[in-house]
Amino acid sequence: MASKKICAASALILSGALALSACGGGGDSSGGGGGGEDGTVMGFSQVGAESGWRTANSNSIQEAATAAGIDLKFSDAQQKQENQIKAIRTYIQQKVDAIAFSPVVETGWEPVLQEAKRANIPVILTDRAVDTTDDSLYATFLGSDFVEEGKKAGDWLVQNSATADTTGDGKINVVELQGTTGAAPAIDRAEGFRDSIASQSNIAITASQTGDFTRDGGKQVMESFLNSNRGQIDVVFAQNDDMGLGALQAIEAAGLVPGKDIKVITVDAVKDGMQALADGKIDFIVECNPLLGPQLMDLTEKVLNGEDVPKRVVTEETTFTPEQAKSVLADRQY
Ligand code: GZL
Repeated sequence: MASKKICAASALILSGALALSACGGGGDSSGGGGGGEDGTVMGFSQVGAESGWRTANSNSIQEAATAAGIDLKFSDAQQKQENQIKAIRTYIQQKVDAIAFSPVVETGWEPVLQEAKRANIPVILTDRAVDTTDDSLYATFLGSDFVEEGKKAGDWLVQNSATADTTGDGKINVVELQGTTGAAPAIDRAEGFRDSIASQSNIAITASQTGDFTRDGGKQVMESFLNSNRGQIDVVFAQNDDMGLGALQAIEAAGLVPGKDIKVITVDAVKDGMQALADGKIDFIVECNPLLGPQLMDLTEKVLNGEDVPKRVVTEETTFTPEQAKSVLADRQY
C-alpha cells in the first residue's frame, strides 16, 4: 500500500487522473492497491432497490464513478446483510483499492471491516452508519443526519398542530411507518421525531410498525392501522416517501381523503413523493439527498491520495411544503 500512497502522492504533483492511471497498472499488491489497468477500482455494496431514493442513489454512484474514471464493482444486496458481507469479502479477495457501502442495518459489521483493515483496503460508509466504537474501521461516513430529519418532521407537526387534529377530539394521534428494522435512518428518524413532539401533551404516537421502506410495506401496514384505529388517526409519519405513497393507497381505498381526513408527513423528496405533495395528498416532506456519488468519488480519491478527510460528512438538504413542491418539481433530478 505504501507504494500506492507514494505513487498516489506523486499524483498530487502530476495531473491526478493521469498519475493514478499510471499507479493503477502496477499498484502495490501488499494489501489493497491492486487497482485495475486504468486506475482506481472501487467495490460498492448497495442495500438493494427498495425505494425511489435507493434507485436515485445507485444512479448517482454509478454515474459519478464513470465521470471520475473509477472502475466500479457494484452489487445489490436485496436488503440482506449477509449479501453485503459476502460482497465485501469478495472485494477484499479481488484486492480492490477501496470499498464503499451503505450498511442495511447498524450492527454486525466489525468482523468484515476488520478483514478489510487487515487487507489495507480503506472503507467509506455512505448513506447509513454502522454501530462501532472503533472508528479506525472506516475512513469517513458520508450521509444525512437522520435524527435532524426526524426532528424536522416533528417540528412541522408541532407548528401545524392547529390543523392536524383532523378527528376534532382535541388530540393528535400519529401512526408511524418505520423503515427497515435496525437501519440507522429508521432508528434515528424515530428518535428525532419523538424528541420534537415530546413537549406536546396533545400529540401522541398511537401505533408504529416497520414497512421496510417499501411502497407495498407502507400500504399493508397502513391498511392494518386503519382496520384497528379507523376514525382515530389524525397523522401518518412515514419514514420515507415510498411507504407514504403506499399509505396513500390504503387511505384512499378506505374512502378517506389524504391531506384532509389524515395528514401525511414523509421523508426523502423523490419525484413521486413531490408530485403527491404538489397534489395536496402529502402535507410535508423532509428531503434526504440521495445524490452522494460525486462526493463519494471525491472522498475516495482523497483517501487513496493519503489526504486527511473528515470522519463525518453531512449532506445538505431541506424541506418542502406543497407550494414549494409545485415550484421545483419540474427541475428535480430524482
Ligand atoms: C436514507 C436511506 C433510506 C431512504 C429510503 O439515507 O437509507 O433508505 O430514506 C431508503 O427511501 O430505502
